Amino acid sequence: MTVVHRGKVREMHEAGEDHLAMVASDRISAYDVVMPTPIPDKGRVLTGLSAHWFARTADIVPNHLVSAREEDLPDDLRGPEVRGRALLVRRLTMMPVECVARGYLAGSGWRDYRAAGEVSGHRLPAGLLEADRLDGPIFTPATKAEEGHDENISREAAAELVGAEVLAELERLTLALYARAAQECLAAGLVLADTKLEFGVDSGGRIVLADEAFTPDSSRFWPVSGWAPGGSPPSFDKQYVRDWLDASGWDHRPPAPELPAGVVEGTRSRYVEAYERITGRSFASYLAGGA
Ligand code: PZK
Repeated sequence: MTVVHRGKVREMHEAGEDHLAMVASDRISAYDVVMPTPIPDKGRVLTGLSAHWFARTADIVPNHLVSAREEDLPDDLRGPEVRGRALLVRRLTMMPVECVARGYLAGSGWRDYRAAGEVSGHRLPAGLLEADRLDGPIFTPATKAEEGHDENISREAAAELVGAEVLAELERLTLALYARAAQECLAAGLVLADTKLEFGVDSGGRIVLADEAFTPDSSRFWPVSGWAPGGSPPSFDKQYVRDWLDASGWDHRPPAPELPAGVVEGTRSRYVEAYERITGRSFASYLAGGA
């Protein structure tokens, strides 16, 4: 198996000259540390969600998904272990900028606002609270860090990386995609607080949506019922893990402790619930039939 890129929780494999295969594992990270205990089916849920979103947004921008069918994958990625976790994608030239849309003030957006009153050069009103909804979603590009955290950069700095015209198109696409996904999430009872998208360019020079799309690993989801400004709302997917880690006294330095079975099972349920609420399909049907 030729792995071209190994992330913390997923891998990119070679799949011929023009394609790659993206494989999502069951590994989960919390406080930027990968847990020693996997969450069964997490990789399948995220893969199924990405496939769903690529289908639901193809009218806005073309994407890199070619096939989610096992028959279309390289031989070494067929079989029960990988089944449901892999997507065959088009090989692109990736853009050197992360495209983030924020509808709410959380994470590094909240941190930058608190420090400077602005995020990626968007001057925001005074007096906003953590998790507040913004007047309108904003585009906050970020650098791609190999190690450590992506850093929010101004749109001018991002334009230096890809050119002003391309950046304007990336902003337009990112905000249109966020608006579409946020609307569908809200109908499913989930707030899509923010999301990170990645784009590439194909052989014809067209901008193409790549990577994963609107998964819990690339986006911040809150249950509508748990959202309130003035604090950090519970994460839809990782709250059991974080709550248990907080109570364990772990200092956030690797290695993390093994997660107890109840935390694993509760977290798995949340991922499956996210899949079912967002897609309107049973997760059993996904496991039975692929994407
Ligand atoms: C590509 N990554 C990051 C993503 C990982 C690592 N369609 C594409 N064409 C060329 N390169 C990439 C993609 C995509 N997507 C993306 N590295 C290469 C990445 C997913 C899993 F381990």
